[in-house]
Amino acid sequence: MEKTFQRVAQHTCSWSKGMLTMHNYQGFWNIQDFHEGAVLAQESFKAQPSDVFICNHPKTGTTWLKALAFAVVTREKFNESSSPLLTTMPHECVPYLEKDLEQIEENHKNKSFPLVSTHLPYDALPKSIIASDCKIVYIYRNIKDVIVSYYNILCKWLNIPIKDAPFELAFDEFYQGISWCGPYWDHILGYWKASQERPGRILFLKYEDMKRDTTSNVKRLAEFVGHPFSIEEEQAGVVQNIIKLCSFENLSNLEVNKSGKHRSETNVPVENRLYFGKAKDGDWKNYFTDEMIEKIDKLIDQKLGDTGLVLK
Ligand code: PAP
Repeated sequence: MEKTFQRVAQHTCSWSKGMLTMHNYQGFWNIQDFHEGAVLAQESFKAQPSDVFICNHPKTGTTWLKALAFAVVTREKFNESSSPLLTTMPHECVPYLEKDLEQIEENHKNKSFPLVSTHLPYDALPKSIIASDCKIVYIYRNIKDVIVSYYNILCKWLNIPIKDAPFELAFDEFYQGISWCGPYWDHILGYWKASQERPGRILFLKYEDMKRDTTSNVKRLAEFVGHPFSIEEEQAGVVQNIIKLCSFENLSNLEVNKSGKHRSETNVPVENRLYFGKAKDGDWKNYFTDEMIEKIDKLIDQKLGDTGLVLK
């Protein structure tokens, strides 16, 4: 792995006090630890046609989508009173391609569990995922809230007080495309193009739409992953129970998500509570200047205008 490192471009984020170095490999940026995992997955991961991938750029709704997808595919085994989500944080319920290859292999052996998550851009996915025509659920979010969410979690993760990490610098770097698995717009574009080429295999969800109409979107998700709700289930309130179980209010107040740690055995442990911020749409208004708004809106129009996707 050492060799791969020597070949990639590096960038130390100017606002991170030297604590966050990103590596550019295959046209996208990654954090060292996950870069190693990504290369390993590209070299060795063998997808199965039944695998369903949850893909996104960080801070666009990973935790929520993982919880919902997990609750949907395991609902024959668990209900809202017995779900592992009550005692295990969502990131640990759905294995992460760049880190949890062993767990994914175990799941393959038992054929019990189809979900795998990844932040990798489409073109960087292990080739077997495309060759096996696996289904992909992709979630995206208003770019301005993504930038703020990303900035906030990294400050907390790296333990840098907000006052010592100027938002303008973090904004500029994100605007230059330097973000974990970014540029963000290229990430979206890669999956969007693939969705045009592989109709019916990639479901696009938007974080804000999921909030506005959670019921319809959870039903779409369930249908897409091959676990549609029956009429009887709908009448029995199963959809609403899943939504309630996975709601921000419920998950963020569970003991495991208030005091537990994610990946505590690694050199990048994260307190679970950091994954539960404000979950508010439009928090960006507290951070962005008019100049930033103009710059980012223009960029998004240029990069994603043709897709019809709305990120502003
Ligand atoms: P990750 O990629 O680091 O896992 P991710 O889960 O995508 O983060 O975080 C995006 C937002 O989801 C966070 O928003 P904020 O930073 O603007 O507050 C987080 O608070 C929010 N979030 C976490 N869990 C839920 C949930 N169950 N429902 C809705 N939003 C949630």
